[in-house]
Amino acid sequence: MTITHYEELARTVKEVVAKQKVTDMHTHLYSPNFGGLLLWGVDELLTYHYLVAEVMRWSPIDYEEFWALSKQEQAEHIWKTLFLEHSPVSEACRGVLTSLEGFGVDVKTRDLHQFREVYARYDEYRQVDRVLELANVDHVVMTNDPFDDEERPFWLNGTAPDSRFHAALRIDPLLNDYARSRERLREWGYAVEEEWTEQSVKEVSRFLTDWIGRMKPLYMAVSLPPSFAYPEDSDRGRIIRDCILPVSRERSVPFAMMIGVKRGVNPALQSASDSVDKASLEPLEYMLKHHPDNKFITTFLSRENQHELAVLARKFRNLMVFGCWWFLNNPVLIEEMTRMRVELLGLSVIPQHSDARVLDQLIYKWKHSKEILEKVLIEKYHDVLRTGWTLERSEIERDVADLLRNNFWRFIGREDMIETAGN
Ligand code: REL
Ligand code: ZN
Repeated sequence: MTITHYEELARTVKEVVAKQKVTDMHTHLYSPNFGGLLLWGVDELLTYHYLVAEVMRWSPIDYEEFWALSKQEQAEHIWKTLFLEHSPVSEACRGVLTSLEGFGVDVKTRDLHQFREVYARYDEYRQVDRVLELANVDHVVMTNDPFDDEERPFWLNGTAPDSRFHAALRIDPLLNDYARSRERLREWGYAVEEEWTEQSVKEVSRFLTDWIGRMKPLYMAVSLPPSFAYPEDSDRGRIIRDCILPVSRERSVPFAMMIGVKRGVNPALQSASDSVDKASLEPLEYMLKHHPDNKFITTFLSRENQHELAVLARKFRNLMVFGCWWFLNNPVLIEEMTRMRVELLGLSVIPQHSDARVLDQLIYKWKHSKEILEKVLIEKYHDVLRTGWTLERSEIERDVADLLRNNFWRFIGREDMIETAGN
C-alpha cells in the first residue's frame, strides 16, 4: 500500500508501532528462575527508587525511619503521600498507574489492598508471560554483576536464564572500585598482583573470559562518573586499555558505557541517592578513534551531552547510541532527544531502553515511549511526503523494527535474531 497522505500515514505509523515487538536492551530485570531476584507486583512498583526520592520531598519522615519500614509499609506510605494527598502527575507516578491499568487493575478504586489481591493470583512465571505479552516485548537484556553475592551463585550453579532473557556482563565494581575487587578476584583464584603487571593483566582478562563463557553476555557494561577520563593513568584506565578493550574485540562482546552518573549525592536516600552531571565526550572520541575494530554502545545521563553524542555517532560507525537514560526518561526529554537523533542520525540508533527494575514497569515504559516515537515518526515521515516522496507500509514496518529491536541485534552481530513485523 502506497502512502501519500497524512491521515493514512498517521494511522499506519500508529498501527505499526503498536504491533512491533521490542527487544529491551537494558533492564535490571531477571529471568524468573533466578530465585527472588526478579521484582514484580504493586508493592515493588510503588517502592521504585524514583518514587522514594519523590516521597521524601513531601513527607517529614526520617530517612532511617522510612528504610526501617517493611516493603508493604513503604508502599502504603508512598501511595498515601504521592497518590492520595497529591495528584500523581510525575512521570514515575503516572507510570505506576499506566502499569496497573495495563495489567487490568481498576485504578479509580484507589484501593491498594484490592490491587494487591489482583497480583496475588500470579506467580513470577505467569507474571513474566503476561507482562511481556502486554508490553509486547520479545527479549529482555538483564544487568548481571558477577560481584553481586546474591546473583553469583545462580551463574556458578549453571542456572540457564529463560530463553527471552539475555545476560549483560556488568563490571562496575571492577572498573570503579578495583582496590576492593582485586581482593575478591584473589579469593576466587585469580592471581592478580598488587602492582599492575603482565600477570595482573592476564588474570583480570581470564576473569572476564570465564564470565563471558558462563553468562554468554550480549555485551559488557559499566556506568561511569561525569569525571570519566580515558586514556588515564589509573586502575580504571589500565583495566580498560589492557583487558576490556582487547577481550571485547577478541570475543566480539561490545563494550557499553553509561556515562554521567554521580553516585550517592545524598547517601541517606540509599538506592535513590544518585544524581547527574555533564561529562566530557573526549574519552569516548579517543576510544572510537584508536579502536576502530571495537564496538561501543553508549548513553549519557545529562541532557547537555546529547547533541555532541549524536554528532560523534555521525563520525564513528563503531558507536551505537542508545536510550534516554534514567532522569532523561521523561516525555519532554524523550521527545527532544528522539527528534534530534532522528534528524542527525536517521534511523541508525536505539531510541530507547526501559531500565525497568520491576517487571510490570515494562508496560508503562514502553507505552509512554512508543507514544512519543509514534509522534516523532509521523512528523518526520510527513516532512518527506510533502516533497512528493511516497512510502510503503512495508518500509515503515522495516524502519520501526530497526528502531525497536533490529538495530540492537545487528550491531552486536546477531543477525540470527533479526525479524520484521511483516514476516
Ligand atoms: O544501570 C544503571 O547504572 C542505572 O540505570 C541504575 O543504577 C539506576 O538505578 C536505574 O534504576 C535507572 O533507571
Ligand atoms: Zn540501568
